Amino acid sequence: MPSRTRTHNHQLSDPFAAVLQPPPDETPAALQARVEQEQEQKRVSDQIDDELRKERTERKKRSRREVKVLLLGQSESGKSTVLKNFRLKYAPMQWKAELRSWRAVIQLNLIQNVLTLLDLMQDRLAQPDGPRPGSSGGPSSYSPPSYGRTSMDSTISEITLASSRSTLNVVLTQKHRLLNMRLSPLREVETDLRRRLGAVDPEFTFANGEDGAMNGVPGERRKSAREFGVRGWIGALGFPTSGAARNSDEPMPVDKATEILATLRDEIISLWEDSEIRELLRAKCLRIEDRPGFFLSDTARIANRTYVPSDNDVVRARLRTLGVQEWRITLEHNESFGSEWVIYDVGGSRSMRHAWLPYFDAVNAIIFLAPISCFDERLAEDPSVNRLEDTLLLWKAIVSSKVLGKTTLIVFLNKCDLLKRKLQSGIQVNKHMLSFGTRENEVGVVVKYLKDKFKDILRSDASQPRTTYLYATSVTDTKATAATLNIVRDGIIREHLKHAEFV
Ligand SMILES: Nc1nc2c(ncn2[C@@H]2O[C@H](COP(=O)(O)OP(=O)(O)OP(=O)(O)O)[C@@H](O)[C@H]2O)c(=O)[nH]1
Ligand SMILES: [Mg+2]
Repeated sequence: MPSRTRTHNHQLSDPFAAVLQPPPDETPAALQARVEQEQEQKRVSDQIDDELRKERTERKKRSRREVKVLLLGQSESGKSTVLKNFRLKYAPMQWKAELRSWRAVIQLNLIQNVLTLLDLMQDRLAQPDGPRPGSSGGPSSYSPPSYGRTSMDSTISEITLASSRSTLNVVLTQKHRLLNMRLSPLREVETDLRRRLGAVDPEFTFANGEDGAMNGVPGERRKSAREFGVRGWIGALGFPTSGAARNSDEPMPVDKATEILATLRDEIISLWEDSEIRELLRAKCLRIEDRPGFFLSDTARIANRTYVPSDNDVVRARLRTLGVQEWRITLEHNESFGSEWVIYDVGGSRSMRHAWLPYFDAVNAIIFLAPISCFDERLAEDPSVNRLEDTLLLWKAIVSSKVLGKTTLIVFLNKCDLLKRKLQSGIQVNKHMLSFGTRENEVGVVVKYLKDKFKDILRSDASQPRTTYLYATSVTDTKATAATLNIVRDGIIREHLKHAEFV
């Protein structure tokens, strides 16, 4: 017990201590009460310290228990789509709560589909004499440049670009001019929606006056320039923060974009179903229905005042990832181990790949997305590079990385549905990959051929002997992807358990 004199001296030397000192005339009963109170305060304080210590230990343990996965692959390979599938399957309540936040993105995707058609139509209408059946020349006479054989993969041949047909039998009439005029307000709606979402243009731009084309198709360039991303989906899209679902029965507010789209629904359908427009697309070899974020076939449903996005709409929506987005997911089917996941979804275009590196030593597994339908396409950010070749180069870099020596590697040979459609349309793989030779131009054969190619690179370039898991996927098919994800999840957890210290 402190003596009065000592306390008093202390009080003199330290003004702050005066506040804490007992009154000089403290009675024995008051003294006892004060001591008891101080003891109680100390007990509470110790208890808090103890809880904080426990929480720190728990956090450390939890962090060791967390399964960390990095999604890698070039832009448009399907990384974010895998993330969406994962959330749809394992965190369905949170997913449902966020569905409505995607309406603006899907509306923007649809409007951009329409604007691609309008651009094409305007190009055609602007031709001085208009096309005559059987005539040649005009934009259809575009002749593709040739690109040198690649240094890394000699099996990929010179890229034969999809050239436009030499004859264009498209006759646009007054009806098309009218449609063009009626649909023109969508340009302003596009600007508004982009502003509302805080959309950022892709980093790759095209030189002024350049009339170069994506995949050999002039219209494609403008389409790609319409790509957009937003910084941080959660904030930009306005995901509900609490995780509590908004009342899904409540109608969504009819904003300006929704109203204009609903008003123009019939015109959009008429444009998409127009035989001359279809012919124009065919002539330009523009397979808009295979492009990301294609929603024209769903116009009747989406261009509607009561439209609410479905699971499948959100999975198919296109929104570029900028930088690295960290997603913490608690599996909603309460599982004791492997219920906490951290998934890093990265931007895949070349200028964003430097941001991948810091995550390499922090993750348990990498899911590498290889879009195998892209064997005849070029990178948007560098049209001299074949997309499949870029993917193989990335795979080579990943397997030869020493930092990733202990990381579980999983490959999704993705976009098999698009590959199938491409092959059925008559596109020959061996025109783009010489080493494919005389094999049958059939999806199963191509998948097997590419699986072997990935395994060959693993054998020849891995920093140490290791296995990898390869799956043929079409990740827009949520049912099939759910089954694949179950296998992948169990595999990752098994590997994780082997390395976890506490097991
Ligand atoms: N048909 C089809 N479309 C797919 C498939 N996988 C992804 N897509 C679509 O392709 C587009 C691009 O997919 P994303 O998941 O956004 O690609 P990403 O790899 O995240 O691209 P970045 O964010 O630019 O790096 C989306 O519109 C998807 O719906 C697939 O297997 N089949
Ligand atoms: Mg993405």
